[in-house]
Amino acid sequence: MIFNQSKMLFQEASECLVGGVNSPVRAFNSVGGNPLFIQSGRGSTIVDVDGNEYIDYVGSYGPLILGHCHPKVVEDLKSTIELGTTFGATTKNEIKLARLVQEAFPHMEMVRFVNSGTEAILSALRLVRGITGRKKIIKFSGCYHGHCDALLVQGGSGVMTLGMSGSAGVPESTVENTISIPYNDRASIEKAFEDYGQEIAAVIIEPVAGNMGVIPPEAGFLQFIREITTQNGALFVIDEVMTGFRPGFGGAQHVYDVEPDITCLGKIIGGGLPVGAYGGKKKFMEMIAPLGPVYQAGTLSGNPLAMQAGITTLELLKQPGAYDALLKKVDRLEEGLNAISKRTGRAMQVNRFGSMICVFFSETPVRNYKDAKASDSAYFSKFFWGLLKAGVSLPPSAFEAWFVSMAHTDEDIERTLEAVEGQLRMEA
Ligand code: HOZ
Repeated sequence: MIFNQSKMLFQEASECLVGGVNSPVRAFNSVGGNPLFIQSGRGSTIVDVDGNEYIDYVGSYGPLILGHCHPKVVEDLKSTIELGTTFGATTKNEIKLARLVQEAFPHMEMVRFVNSGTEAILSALRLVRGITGRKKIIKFSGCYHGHCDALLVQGGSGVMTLGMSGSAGVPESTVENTISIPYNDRASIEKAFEDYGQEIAAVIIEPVAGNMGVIPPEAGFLQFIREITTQNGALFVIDEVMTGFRPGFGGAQHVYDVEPDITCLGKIIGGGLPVGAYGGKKKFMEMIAPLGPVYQAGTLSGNPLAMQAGITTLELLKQPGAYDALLKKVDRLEEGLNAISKRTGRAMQVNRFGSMICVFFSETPVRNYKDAKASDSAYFSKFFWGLLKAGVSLPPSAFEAWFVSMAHTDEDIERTLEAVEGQLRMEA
């Protein structure tokens, strides 16, 4: 494979775009080498600017559960754009998408659309502080909730990928009210509530962590958070930006049977265009302007194109049996990866939730940020490049999730497994 065009474009991009990218993980810092520049995508496949074709498991980090350029999404966007792109006024598509979200997440009696997962989270944080009049927020190390100041503490995803603990430019006063504790650690939550109980506005969690690789919650962990927040008058915010619509027409909260006070969504609900959303019971959401005192606004919030892409996507996901074939393919991928680990003797932990999955090169199970960081991310870099050169594109970091779409074929899965086994059989 040659990467000349990507290299040339990266050099040019590096003169005008910070780090040559518009989002850090794409810079390939974690795996080394020059990042790919992508020319196009269709179904499960992407083609880079050098004409190299890959089976794509980045899937834009989650939105593309239908795969690239789904014909119906493209068709509906073409007819929608003919009517205009944005009006600064409400359109009926915003109602339509809100209704679809409510069908999947019934506790979201009221919804507010914004333009990214980050915006949904920072709005939800302001809301829970406005509702409770309290300041402290509990988050979990390795969870990444977008780049809002208050939560850039032991964040996952790019923060973890770049080996940072937080971010410069975030005043101490902003994070002094953020308590970051280990994922899956009940004792730490209990301690935090013993120490700060009545000061805690909310606990926020990725119900399945997807930004330190994939790390599911241990049995009863989410229910424990639900109980302790209720007991202490704190709110429970579930960040389903990544997990929303990954396991089925709903989210992790349905799989784990827990109801939060506020849910944050993004990625899939925009069908590949920028959308975020937050919502919950009416009594909470009516605190948001223009009804209540918590301010939040957005020029492009609810824009017709993004709403349409979301509507088309969710309507397709709502079809009976839509997820059956997808989840069977991920079953095969998960089973195949575990079998390869056994066959090759290469220690590999396969963590999976619904249609998101990842591997950690670790002898022991990975159940939190510390375990993830202790995995062999150096070997992951070699693994990443080996698979890329075999035509399989993974996220360029050991601390990201791989995303399987409905467009991935059985053949894609088998080719991926062959590439994995081929790479693992090479010298360590
Ligand atoms: N939050 C995204 C990954 N979980 C960011 C990806 C990027 O930096 O491109």
